Amino acid sequence: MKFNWKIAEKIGNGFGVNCGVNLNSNILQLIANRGIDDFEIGSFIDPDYNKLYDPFLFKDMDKAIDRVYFALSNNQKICIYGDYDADGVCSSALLFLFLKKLNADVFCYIPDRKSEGNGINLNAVEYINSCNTDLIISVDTGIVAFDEVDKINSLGMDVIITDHHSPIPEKFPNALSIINPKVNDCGYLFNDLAGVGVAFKFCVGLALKNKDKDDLLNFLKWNLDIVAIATVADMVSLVSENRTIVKYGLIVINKTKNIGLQELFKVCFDNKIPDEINVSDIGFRIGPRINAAGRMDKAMIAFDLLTTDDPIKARRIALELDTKNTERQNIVSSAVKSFIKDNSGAANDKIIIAHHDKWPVGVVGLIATKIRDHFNLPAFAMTTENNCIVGSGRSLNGFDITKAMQDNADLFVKFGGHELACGCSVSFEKYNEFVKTIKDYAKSKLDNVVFVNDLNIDMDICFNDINFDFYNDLLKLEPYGKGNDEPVFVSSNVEVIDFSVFGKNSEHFKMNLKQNGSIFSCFAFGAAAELFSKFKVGDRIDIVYKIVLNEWNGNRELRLNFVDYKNV
Ligand SMILES: [Mn+2]
Repeated sequence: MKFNWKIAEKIGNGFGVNCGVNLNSNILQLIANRGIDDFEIGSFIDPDYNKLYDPFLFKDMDKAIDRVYFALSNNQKICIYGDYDADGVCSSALLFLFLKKLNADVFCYIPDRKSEGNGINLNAVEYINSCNTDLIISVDTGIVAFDEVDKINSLGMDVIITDHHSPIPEKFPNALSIINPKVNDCGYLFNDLAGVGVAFKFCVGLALKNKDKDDLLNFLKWNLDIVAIATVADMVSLVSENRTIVKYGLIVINKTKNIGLQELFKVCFDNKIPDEINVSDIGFRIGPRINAAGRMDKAMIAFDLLTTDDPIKARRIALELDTKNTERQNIVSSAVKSFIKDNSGAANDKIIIAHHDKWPVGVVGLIATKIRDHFNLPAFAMTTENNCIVGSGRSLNGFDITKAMQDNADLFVKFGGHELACGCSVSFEKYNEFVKTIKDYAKSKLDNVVFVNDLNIDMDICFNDINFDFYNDLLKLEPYGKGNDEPVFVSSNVEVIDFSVFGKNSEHFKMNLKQNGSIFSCFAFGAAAELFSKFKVGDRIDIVYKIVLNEWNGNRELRLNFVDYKNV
């Protein structure tokens, strides 16, 4: 893939001078690159759990909490209505564990992705009513459930919506309370909480109004592992409150008391749990296994894992999720492989539309992502479900895939999404027209466009600047994640001293690079085939990399992880 290098603009001399923290100018540059203002530097470097915003800023919080305590003192039955992705499952588990702690009569309902789809649905409402439920509390969903909330009301139940999805402008379900930071006048100060962040705020509100406040707040602190996992898995930005939640959540994760998570971590790391589980472990190992439940089967399996206190049951579910995750990976990779093999001409179009009757609806988004990345073109992956063709689209900067659907709205039974990702369903009758129209549309919009990916580089530094002091300063920027990417550096005109391949199948590439007398090893894992033939000893290159620490037998060494290069 070709990258378009974009080096961040240099900060002025005044930046950060009065921030109250002593930081070198390179670190200040990195902070500025992340969009942090002068006055936020202190809280960015040192997030304070005790300074999270007051849950009662949500204007509907009081009413919601009074309603829950009314239910508790009158032995009313409460149903938590969740969603099947990792955020929804974790939100459900958090609220469930907390309400159990308050001795509530509570159960959880998470719809089935395949037969019910997401959101509150009318059949589920009937079922929940038949369980003699008095109060429904939604988590990570509900903000567009207009008819369903009316139905709940008509059956004599109350409903509290907690959600973080965007409302339809100025149109809200007729719920008792709506707690959602994306609602314009909700009163809250940070709008990018995950569903679990909103559920967490709700629990903190409940705790603050309880006579056992300290005990309950402590209980919630110990459940920050669940909150952090869902916050990372839901890909919200790791800034402001999310940064604080994840920073403290990681501390809890690394000494979790949650039996289900203990067993899940064992399978995630093949019984070799690292000293420090980090954000990318959540993103690549933990999150996908929780998501696998809802993608491949029932999300309630993952909910059971997070809420059980039986180690044997936890072990069984963790293994099951691990198997489902492997199945999911196999299905996605073989789907993508066979599509690429059978559609060599697909790259002649400006958008890829892939369809297979047997692809599970829970994985089409993942398939679309991989097809997009392979062809470097926007892509839809479609499957057949409930007498309709349904699927997901994934796009690249420069092509608004949801606008493409809006401009051809009559083709669709249903659609929604944003610029880079969407979901849709199309009737059998309209499917061929959909394929032709969307391909023509893309052709007209993208005639002379070649998608080039921007590579954002933080700054040009000299090898002489890379030392343990600098590395220790870099650690202050962790945890990395969306909105706070791991720093990427470029060093100019470095000399290739030597290079080699290593690994079981000689799949990895290593080179030693020198600049002004300083030498660093640069590693490109899995890239030997691509890189080995590109270099000669003595070449001069500009190298783009991340700085990593390597430790073995008590030795510590700073290394470079390869990102990209150019010949000088
Ligand atoms: Mn969510």
